[in-house]
Amino acid sequence: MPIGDGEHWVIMGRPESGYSVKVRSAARFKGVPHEWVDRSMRNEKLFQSHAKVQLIPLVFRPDGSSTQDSTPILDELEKAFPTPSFHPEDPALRLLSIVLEEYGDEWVNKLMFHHRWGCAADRKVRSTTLARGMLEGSPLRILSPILARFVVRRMVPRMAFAGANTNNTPLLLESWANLVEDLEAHLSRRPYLFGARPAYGDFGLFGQLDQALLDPTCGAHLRAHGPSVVAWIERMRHPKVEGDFEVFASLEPTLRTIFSREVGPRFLAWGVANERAVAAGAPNTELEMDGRLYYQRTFKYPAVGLARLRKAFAAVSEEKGLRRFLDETRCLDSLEEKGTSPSSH
Ligand SMILES: N[C@@H](CCC(=O)N[C@@H](CS)C(=O)NCC(=O)O)C(=O)O
Repeated sequence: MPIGDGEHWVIMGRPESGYSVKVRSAARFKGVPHEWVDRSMRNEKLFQSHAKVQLIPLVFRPDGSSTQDSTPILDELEKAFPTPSFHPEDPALRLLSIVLEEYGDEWVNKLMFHHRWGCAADRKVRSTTLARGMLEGSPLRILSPILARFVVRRMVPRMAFAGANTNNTPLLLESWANLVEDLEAHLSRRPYLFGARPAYGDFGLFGQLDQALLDPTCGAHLRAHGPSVVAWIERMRHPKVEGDFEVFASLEPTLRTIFSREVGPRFLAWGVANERAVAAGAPNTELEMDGRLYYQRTFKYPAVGLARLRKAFAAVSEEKGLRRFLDETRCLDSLEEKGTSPSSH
């Protein structure tokens, strides 16, 4: 593989990782010279010698240095390959797209994760393909059923970090159904979230929804209730410029539902509560979400993302139409609140 050849980027990921396929789609969109490498036991040494955290994707730059974390990776690709840009020129749309990217990474991930590791059929399929993939080409591959059990043992406790617990189940299921319904209404009228070309927000949502489509439970739901969403997921695997971004006025009616039902009262509300809990050193985060209790383990990392969103909003907070939209969709207070976020994780 061409690590450090001065020309290629290398994405070490897995097809079962939403953050990995998100970065791959972004690289394809920008025409980045790159190669994809499936993470497996065969490259475990390389992975361990570069990875700072045990997460994929691990991305190698052409000079051989490496980086992790899909959001800053997308920002770096935008700098290195400015056209086609991920961002609409309209500052309001650009901000909404940045918020949707984070919503995908941090909230839709919970919805996917809840089904993937919480439902027996999904857990079985996913742990099996992960274990087989990790051992592919290895003499140890006959041990894949054992590794599959280890995968389950690693991932199920991680559900606590994702907020996938019994108390939250009704909220997460409702959130999933809302999202599919709202996206279906929005995407039945256009090929991408902001018009005829993909934006930053498409990539964040795509990563998680692509995974949901692979899994039995969410996949069946998407095929039954979200044919336009399924078509968009498939389009996002090789996204391209098919025309222009739309204007705010034409996008607004169906974007509004996504923001007012999901982004404001769920994702941002949890983000603010989590941030307060981080600042207070509280191990658990609790909040009232649409009249019900939501709780999960406090998690430092999303507070960094929320601080990033506030900074992006601060730069455009005078835009009147945007302010009104965010206010009416229950997002404004969270984006304006004085941050107590840590600057790094
Ligand atoms: N915030 C990171 C998250 C990356 C992440 O969670 N990767 C998952 C796969 S999608 C992983 O490597 N999980 C391995 C594990 O939890 O052991 C990003 O955006 O890249």
